[in-house]
Amino acid sequence: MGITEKIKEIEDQMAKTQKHKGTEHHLGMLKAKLAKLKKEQLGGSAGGGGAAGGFAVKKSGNATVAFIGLPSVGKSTLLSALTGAKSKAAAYAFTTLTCIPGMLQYNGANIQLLDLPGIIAGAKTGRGRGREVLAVARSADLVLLIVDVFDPHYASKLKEELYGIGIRVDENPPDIVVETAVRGGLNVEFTKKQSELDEKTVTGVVNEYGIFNGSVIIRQNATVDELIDVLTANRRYIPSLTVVNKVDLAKASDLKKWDKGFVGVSAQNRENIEQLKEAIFQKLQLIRVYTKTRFKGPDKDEPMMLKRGATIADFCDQVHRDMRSLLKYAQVWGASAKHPGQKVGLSHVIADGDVVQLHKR
Ligand SMILES: Nc1nc2c(ncn2[C@@H]2O[C@H](COP(=O)(O)OP(=O)(O)OP(=O)(O)O)[C@@H](O)[C@H]2O)c(=O)[nH]1
Ligand SMILES: [Mg+2]
Repeated sequence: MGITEKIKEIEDQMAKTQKHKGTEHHLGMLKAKLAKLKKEQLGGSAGGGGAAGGFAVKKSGNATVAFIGLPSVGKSTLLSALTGAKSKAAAYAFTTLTCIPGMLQYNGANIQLLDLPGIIAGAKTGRGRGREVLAVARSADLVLLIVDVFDPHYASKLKEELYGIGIRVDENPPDIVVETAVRGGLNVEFTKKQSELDEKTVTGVVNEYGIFNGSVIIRQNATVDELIDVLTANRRYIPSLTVVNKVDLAKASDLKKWDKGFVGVSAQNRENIEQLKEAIFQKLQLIRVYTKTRFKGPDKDEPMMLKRGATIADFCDQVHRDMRSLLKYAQVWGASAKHPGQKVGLSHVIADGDVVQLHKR
């Protein structure tokens, strides 16, 4: 029996099993088996769907954003509107056949935008060139879920496709720690009350992954799927932004029906493009930090781009790979400093707009 048949068999079994307290363990085991087979299917070369690696794109700039959407929603038109990069746009489906990069310069950041072929339902199992497209999204810092005014709620379908290849959109990694040991059996610990998991289910699922010794600490009210995500260890947690294109074709009354988080644009008429740039920048959580030296003040045109939550250590890493070990102390001016020029160490968290001066030993 091939992988595809095995997957089908387990899915059939799951469909037949009613969900209640008495079957939770059984269902958990089936889910674990299924996840293992799917991982095998994604990684292996057997079966249709082409290479698992995706299109070759070289990452560049401070962050990478992937465009995901149905054919003809206007992804390529949007790339041109945001960057001036040329990606052929046309009225027929599947105009774009490969990954077309463009660079958006905004607030001093270089943001790489990747225009991709449209995906259709079932892309995660390899329909169209879906798997290759979705694989590009795996290495992105943000996915733009692009829909049009005719079907703005298709964004949730796109999320399902991404979920199917191991991308968890707008989710945090589960607070579950699995540590393996050589002997001593398996110790399962819950620090929060659980509504789905119990010791038997956790043990069964963890055993399925070949772990019989060690500890599992579950620090949130978790689902079997979240436990499996941690065990599978190839999940990507990426934020998303939903863009509704072609607002020029919608009535004002339609526009009100969208979720608050959506950004409406007309790529063709260049409407609301600046707002979209700002939304992308915010979602990427980039902060600007300026360098100052003993001889030279901060150059406000040349910020260093870091992620929100970055520390002086991260700042050092961007300056030079040895800088971290050479640092005696740093001085900080700006929002993160208690007073101008505060002396800080490697673990100090910097804020957007800060000025930093490094002092070497
Ligand atoms: N009215 C209107 N039409 C648009 C807008 N943006 C794109 N279009 C049109 O929609 C069609 C498809 O645009 P593309 O940019 O090629 O769409 P795509 O998502 O890249 O399509 P694929 O590459 O096939 O996946 C073209 O005829 C565009 O001119 C818009 O904001 N308003
Ligand atoms: Mg296109």
